[in-house]
Amino acid sequence: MAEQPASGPLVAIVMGSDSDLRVMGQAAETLADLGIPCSVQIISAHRTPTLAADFAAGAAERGYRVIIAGAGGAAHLAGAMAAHTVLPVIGVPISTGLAGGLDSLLSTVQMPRGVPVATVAVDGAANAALLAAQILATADPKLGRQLLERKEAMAREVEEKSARLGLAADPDVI
Ligand code: RP5
Repeated sequence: MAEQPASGPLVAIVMGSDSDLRVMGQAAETLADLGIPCSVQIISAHRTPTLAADFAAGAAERGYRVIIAGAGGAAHLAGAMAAHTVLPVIGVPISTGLAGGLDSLLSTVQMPRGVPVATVAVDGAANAALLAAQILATADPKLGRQLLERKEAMAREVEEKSARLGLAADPDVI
């Protein structure tokens, strides 16, 4: 895999349509919170198939380490990316009017053996960003510590909510 340019984006966020931005914007925001540079682009597996293939095929060479792909309906974008790269591809199924996005979920998750896509929940763009960060953190101890601190803060929030409701912690566990 190519060496990473010093300051280029590490994560590519691609989405099938501008209508996906309401969800995929959350991935960009989460990565920005973590200080991880990313790019955001509209690329469609169906409307711009050549661009989709070319982008995925050249992504590693351009320094990307993870691709996050969001699409809805016949949601083939993540799979189309994965077909052309060995970078980890995280798929975000976008909700639709059909059973809340079950069409998108199945289109994204049901990849054939040999071409994996790590699929998050419907509209799970924030988790896609966190998963991308965790992948990057395997080679970045500082980022790993940052993610651990977020997890600890999340646990404290739960404890505080519990305390506010006057719920006792299980003495056998604590
Ligand atoms: C998919 O079709 C896109 O990812 C989007 O979720 C859905 C609808 O696209 P638009 O008709 O809103 O452009 O390709």
